[in-house]
Amino acid sequence: MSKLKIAIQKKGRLSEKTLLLLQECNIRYPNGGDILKSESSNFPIELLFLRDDDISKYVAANLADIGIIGENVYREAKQEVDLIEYLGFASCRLSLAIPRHFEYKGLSFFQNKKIATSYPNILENFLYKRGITASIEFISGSVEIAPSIGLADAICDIVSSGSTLMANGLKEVEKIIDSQAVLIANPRLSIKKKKTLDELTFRIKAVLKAKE
Ligand code: PRT
Ligand code: ZN
Repeated sequence: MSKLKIAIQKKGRLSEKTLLLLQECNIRYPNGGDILKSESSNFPIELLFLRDDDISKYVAANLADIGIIGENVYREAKQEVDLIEYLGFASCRLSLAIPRHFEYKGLSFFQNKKIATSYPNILENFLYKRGITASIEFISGSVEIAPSIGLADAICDIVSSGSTLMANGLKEVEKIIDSQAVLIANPRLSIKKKKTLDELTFRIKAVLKAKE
């Protein structure tokens, strides 16, 4: 199989812009409702529609050749995949937030505290480098609710407008990383697939450049 397999998010914050980017690269494909796999009619590529959390695993395991995910997920996953290109959409940041009424004077706030997050690896690394010891509580979603139900003292989660934090009585106090959608690839592609990826990357760069 020499067609390049690209894993993209089936439904969520990345889906629409990912499909739009492929269209802008002049890649045509059938798309509709419950299709989980689709082949382009004018480019040697096959689309796989998956949950974003699974994409880097699929790419690392060679079940897909390339993929589009949030940089936050890429950095958390610790999979052996290459970051090929920053795509400039789905911008957000991963931040630490605490209950609004607490005074915040610096990172020492988090010493011996409990922090809820879906990003334990990024958070652990961030705290370790700054000499902070905290207990990390992994939860897979609705992280913002953790302090108000007594599960944690603080949270580390994705922030975009900040309105979810505000609605849950929290305030952002430290940014850990900025994030945007990224194109990732398996590091050991065949020469033929690498050529297709180079062509795709060339087109993506042109599309992004035209938007500057
Ligand atoms: O179902 P699947 O697992 O595929 O999707 P998902 O629900 O895990 O992910 P999804 O679609 O919510 O997000 C996909 C990617 O979009 C993330 O990995 C980020 O890279 C990026 N992104 C950009 C965001 C946001 N903006 C964002 N605002 N991901 C999540 N959020 C959340 C945030 O955590 C908060 O709870 O949206 C909420 C609202 O944010 P505010 O600050 O605008 O209120
Ligand atoms: Zn997800």
